[in-house]
Amino acid sequence: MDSRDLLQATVDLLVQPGKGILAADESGPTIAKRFKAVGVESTDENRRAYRHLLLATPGLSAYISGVILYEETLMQRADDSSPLPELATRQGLVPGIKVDAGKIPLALAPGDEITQGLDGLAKRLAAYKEHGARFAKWRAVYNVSDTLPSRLAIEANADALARYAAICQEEAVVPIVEPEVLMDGGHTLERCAEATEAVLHEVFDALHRHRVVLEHMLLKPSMVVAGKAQARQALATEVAAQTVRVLRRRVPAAVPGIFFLSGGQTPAEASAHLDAMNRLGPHPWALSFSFGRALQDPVLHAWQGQAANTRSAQEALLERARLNSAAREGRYDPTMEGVSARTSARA
Ligand code: 5MM
Repeated sequence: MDSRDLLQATVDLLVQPGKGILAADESGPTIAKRFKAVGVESTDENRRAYRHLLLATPGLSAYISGVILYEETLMQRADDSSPLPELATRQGLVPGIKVDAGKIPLALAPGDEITQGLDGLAKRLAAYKEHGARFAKWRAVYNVSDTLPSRLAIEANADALARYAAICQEEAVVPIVEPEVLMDGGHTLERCAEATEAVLHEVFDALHRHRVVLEHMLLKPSMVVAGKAQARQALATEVAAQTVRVLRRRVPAAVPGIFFLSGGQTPAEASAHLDAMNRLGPHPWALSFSFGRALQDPVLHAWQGQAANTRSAQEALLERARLNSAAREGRYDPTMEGVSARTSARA
């Protein structure tokens, strides 16, 4: 298969009706924080056991097409000693890999951040491919205030995202481009819309300059929501209307899929927002999910580091995946919610 056919085949596998992507790519410090919240120590074995539990969930591929892994997981082994990415593939889940090296403060731009990890990326991708990865993910993060993100941060992060995406495509790996406008702070829904629109405008300009083929990439944006500390939280219909308006203005129809991050919303909020957006369709792109916390929080609460809880943890994952699959088609209803939505608070 030539490189273009391989990219297209991967996109086709990821963008399937009724399916989304599981983000299980938490770095060391992040997974330690998630484990700590449920009283689990972040040891190599606990991380392996937990990621094994996720990937081995029976029937998950009915609702999930791909899973984003952290480098450590790509190298770890299942209980039967086969590599974990192989387990994912056997389960009908396309393995992907987070390739950014995290964020640092952007020099001379107080309050802004920049994501690093471009050096040696082509070489790393070649190695990740050997371990089964077919798509990649890079996250840029934007803080919001009256003055943030600055022009400088918007331009610098767009350029890094586009360079990453171009390198991925040259290696026949599908890039997921993830610009996350953070929910931290007291900003309004309108301010989030304004910041998100400016960010996406610059990201697609940079992708064009760097010759990225839009048909062979996926976008993973944040939804347009008010800051967590904002007193007035919008209705799902308002979030959907604002998010879809910004996307229609700034995301070309050639992009096959938009897979949202959840960003600290509760599992039920994230599902309701995705559902409301799909009810506004048809859209030129598939509108789906690539949630981390909004899929995994109920799983972690059910698991608590105990092998005896594996089955109930997997049931919790399957339930959230099923609800988000319904939301991806505009067929979700809050009355479908069971216990999982009530056990997780806003992150
Ligand atoms: C924004 O985070 C991504 C989506 O997860 P949520 O739905 O919870 O927002 C997620 O893929 C994130 O990039 C990973 O958890 C890795 O984060 P770190 O900060 O550890 O690189």
